[in-house]
Amino acid sequence: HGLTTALPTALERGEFFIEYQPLVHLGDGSVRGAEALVRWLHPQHGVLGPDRFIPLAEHTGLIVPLGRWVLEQSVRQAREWRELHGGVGAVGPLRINVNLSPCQLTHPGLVQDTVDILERTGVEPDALCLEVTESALIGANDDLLKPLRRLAEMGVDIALDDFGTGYSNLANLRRLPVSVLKLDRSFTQSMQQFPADPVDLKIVEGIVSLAHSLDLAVTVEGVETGAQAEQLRLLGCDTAQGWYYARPGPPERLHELALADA
Ligand code: G
Ligand code: G
Ligand code: MN
Ligand code: NA
Repeated sequence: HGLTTALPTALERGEFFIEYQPLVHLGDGSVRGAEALVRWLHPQHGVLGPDRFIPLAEHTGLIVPLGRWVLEQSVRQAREWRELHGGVGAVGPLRINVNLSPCQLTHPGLVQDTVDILERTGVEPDALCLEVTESALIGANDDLLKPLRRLAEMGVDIALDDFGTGYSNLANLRRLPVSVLKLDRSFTQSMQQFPADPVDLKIVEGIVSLAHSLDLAVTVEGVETGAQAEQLRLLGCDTAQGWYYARPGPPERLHELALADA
């Protein structure tokens, strides 16, 4: 497969880049941070999204160095925003969310790599949130959870990504070192009508109430309209992400958006 064999050289040649999508506080509309989303500028095929190459990178093991690169770049970017935003606004420094593949979770270097990157960049651990999919943690044993626990103890936030699609046991949440639930886009889509279907409203209300009772923050993904944002805000969701606010874009764009509402 052509893309697979081109992957390692793509990392060496600097063909990957990162776009940032803002995370917005639903209560006051302020930009609180961003999710880092990797892309590949392929010399022949143009820009490829993660769906085209992350599975290949996982299969070949390149995901470990690629993931480390994404983490370092993103944390460096967060530090740059911090510096640019010194003294601006009341909401504190912008935070950064980075996706972790299941292969990175089982890689023994994860905790040390993360510590090294935070130290090198001088970014405090609570500015970083690592996103792990719900499906990666289903049935997770203690060996898998140990590195996440250590990161959480250091102050790094762990988010459960695509929550609600993985059929995980809700009681299982108590065992996981997570502090954020990222509600899957499908819940947001069910808020398209105003008012939304009463059963859908009840389901989201129940998830939010459970999350808050466990001290977890709730982030909603895929918000495309003001009506969705308003209903999710009324349901008590904390933070939102989606095209309604901004598409994933270059780091300067995030900076502008954050300044605009400061
Ligand atoms: O918006 P986009 O099409 O870029 O994201 C598609 C999927 O790719 C998302 O589910 C996201 O979690 C995943 N993804 C984006 N960037 C990364 C990354 O750096 N590492 C991993 N493992 N997944 C990523
Ligand atoms: O990690 P995760 O799979 O959740 O990454 C977010 C994915 O969702 C990315 O592919 C991103 O481009 C996409 N996305 C972000 N905002 C929206 C949105 O408002 N609507 C839709 N349909 N997709 C979105
Ligand atoms: Mn994500
Ligand atoms: Na997601």
